[in-house]
Amino acid sequence: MALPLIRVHWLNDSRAFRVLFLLEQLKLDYEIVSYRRDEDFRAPAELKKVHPLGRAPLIELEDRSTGKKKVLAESGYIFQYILSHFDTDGVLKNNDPDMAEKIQYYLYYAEGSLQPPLTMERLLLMAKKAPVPFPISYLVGMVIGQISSKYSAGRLKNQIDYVEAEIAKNQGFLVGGKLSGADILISYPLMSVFDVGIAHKKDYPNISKLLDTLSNSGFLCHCKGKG
Ligand SMILES: N[C@@H](CCC(=O)N[C@@H](CS)C(=O)NCC(=O)O)C(=O)O
Repeated sequence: MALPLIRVHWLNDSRAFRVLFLLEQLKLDYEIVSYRRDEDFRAPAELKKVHPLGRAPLIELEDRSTGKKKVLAESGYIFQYILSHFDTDGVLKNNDPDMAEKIQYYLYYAEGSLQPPLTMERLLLMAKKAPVPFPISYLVGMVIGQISSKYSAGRLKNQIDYVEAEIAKNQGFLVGGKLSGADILISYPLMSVFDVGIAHKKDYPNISKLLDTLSNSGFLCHCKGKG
């Protein structure tokens, strides 16, 4: 059966780059509809015409014979769908059922556990830089510092250590010593960890090596990724 037409609704400076990388790795044809963030760094309203939440990435699948369209949202779900329907040669899958389950787990973990404290940390950094006069700036800084150490940065070390150890156990990848969809999806939060300064590359050689491996396979991200 013919593959549907795949249309990627892409937003600049966003996590949407991962879907393009996934489709490239699977050598699938696709179209890109690009959107620019507004002056407040939000997605433009047009994206809401594709999906009511209006967040990127969104994927539209169009049946080539009937024209029927299906819209997929949520990066983890988009990955799961594309891998299970279109990775017919198992390029990014693992034949071992336990490993396949582990990949699935990471598709949930990356956006569900690792990403939220990072997004919070980015927002706190923005708040910290807001032009507020002294002594209010001092008080704001104190409150932000407390929230960060209790809820975001403070909670992340455990997670980053965990990911570092998993990659060390799996010969440079998250699962089974080979590139999988999980590595591509987790790349965004892992890059953010270093971008926001929560951790330093020198302390996480395995995470750094994975990011280098992805980068060397043509994976480039130009994203400020504030959410
Ligand atoms: N959990 C969603 C998050 C989607 C999301 O927050 N996308 C951001 C870009 S990285 C966005 O569209 N932000 C613009 C806005 O919210 O206006 C996913 O993984 O797809």
